[in-house]
Amino acid sequence: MFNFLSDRFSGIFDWLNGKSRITESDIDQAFEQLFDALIDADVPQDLAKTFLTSVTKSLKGHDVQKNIKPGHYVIKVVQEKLTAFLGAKDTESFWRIQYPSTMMVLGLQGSGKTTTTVKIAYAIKERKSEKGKSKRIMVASVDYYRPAAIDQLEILAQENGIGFYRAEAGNPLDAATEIMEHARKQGYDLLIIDTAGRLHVDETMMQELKDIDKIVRPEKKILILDAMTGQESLSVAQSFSTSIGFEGAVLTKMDSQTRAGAAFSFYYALKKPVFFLGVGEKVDDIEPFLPERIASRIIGMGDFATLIEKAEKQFDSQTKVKQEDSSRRFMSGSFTLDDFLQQLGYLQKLGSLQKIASYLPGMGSMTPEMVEKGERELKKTRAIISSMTAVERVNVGLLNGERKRRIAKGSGTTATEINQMLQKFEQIKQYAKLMKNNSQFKSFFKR
Ligand SMILES: Nc1nc2c(ncn2[C@@H]2O[C@H](COP(=O)(O)OP(=O)(O)O)[C@@H](O)[C@H]2O)c(=O)[nH]1
Ligand SMILES: [Mg+2]
Repeated sequence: MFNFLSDRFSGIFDWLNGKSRITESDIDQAFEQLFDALIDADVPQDLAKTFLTSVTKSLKGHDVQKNIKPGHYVIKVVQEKLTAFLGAKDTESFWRIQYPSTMMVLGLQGSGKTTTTVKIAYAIKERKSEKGKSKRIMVASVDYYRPAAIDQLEILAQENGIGFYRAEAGNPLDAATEIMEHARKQGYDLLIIDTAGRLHVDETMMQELKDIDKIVRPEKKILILDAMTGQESLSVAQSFSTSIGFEGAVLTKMDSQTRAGAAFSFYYALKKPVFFLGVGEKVDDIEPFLPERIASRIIGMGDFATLIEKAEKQFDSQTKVKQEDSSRRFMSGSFTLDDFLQQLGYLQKLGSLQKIASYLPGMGSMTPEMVEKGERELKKTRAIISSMTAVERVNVGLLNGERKRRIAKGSGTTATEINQMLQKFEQIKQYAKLMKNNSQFKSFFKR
């Protein structure tokens, strides 16, 4: 999803990490390359500059050399700045919902409004049922522009157990009034209204939306943007922002070969959060936009936390307890090889390596050959860890040359491969430690 950026970022950081001393000119050189990467990812030039200037400023103010691993320090600062830049905790404001509530989606035709309406309804329903609660959720459409639009919403809602109402009125404004009335009478907790879009921003569409907005008075207006349109999507968002306004956005089609420029720029350019990313056509192909995790994906450190959460959804409650324990240890940096082995086992149930890899450090975009190689690597990693004793898995310091030779024999690998695996594992642990302190970081960007 963020491969385009993460491939470039991680290359630059690898170069920095290889240095025991980092001079100001190294930083300048690295940042020139980061700038190019951002521009290639379709981030507007002034925005890329603003971002990098703020990172450079705080780096140059500190003595990078004082740190034992100066490369790590640079990465940490970039990660923290990036998290703030992407919206920090603002994106969680979506979940503050005052029931009974109404939401309304806006956006151009084909941006994914209808699909996302049902995805959002489904996500809220799932989240509530995880907490043992339930909410009565209804969706309805005022899209009288495309004949089949209302049928599409009805089918999706029915397939996913979401309430649906079809207005009898013959125009969008009367339909809006009728839908509000119906939801109120039936005592729905949440109503999400799907609207009509046009191919381009135009005055008629905006006026119609403004009129509907006056009737519905939604708690949240959510702008749906097709991430594939890159920088263009930012100007579309500007138009919606000035003429009707919205609380936050969903960027759809992030599963396609988008270069992520819109996701990178949105919060800073619009001063409004991205609530979710659409990552496919299925109803659960939607992810909350969590800046801290996305920052780690962009800098090439993967997103282990999201992966673990996805895994959790697949298992029974007993497995879940173990999972939660190891996730906690992961976040605290005391993750052991045993945990790692366990996670790898769960991973295999999650789907193709291709999909999994997009969450793992340094494995962003993979060709079929790489996937095959990756499968082999995973097998090897599991074999190596399985050949260790329980004590060794918790304390890798116990692994001397002799033990490594034996483990190599037992797992059909070599001592070098064992060392490489341990190195990778150590990197992941280090990174978890960096992430842990992240929330204490205050936003550097005044809004
Ligand atoms: N791959 C992918 N396709 C999506 C996503 N969201 C929507 N789509 C597809 O985009 C097309 C237009 O979506 P639709 O919801 O009808 O857009 P609307 O015109 O804004 O209501 C449909 O074929 C959807 O299946 C997404 O996140 N990923
Ligand atoms: Mg639609």
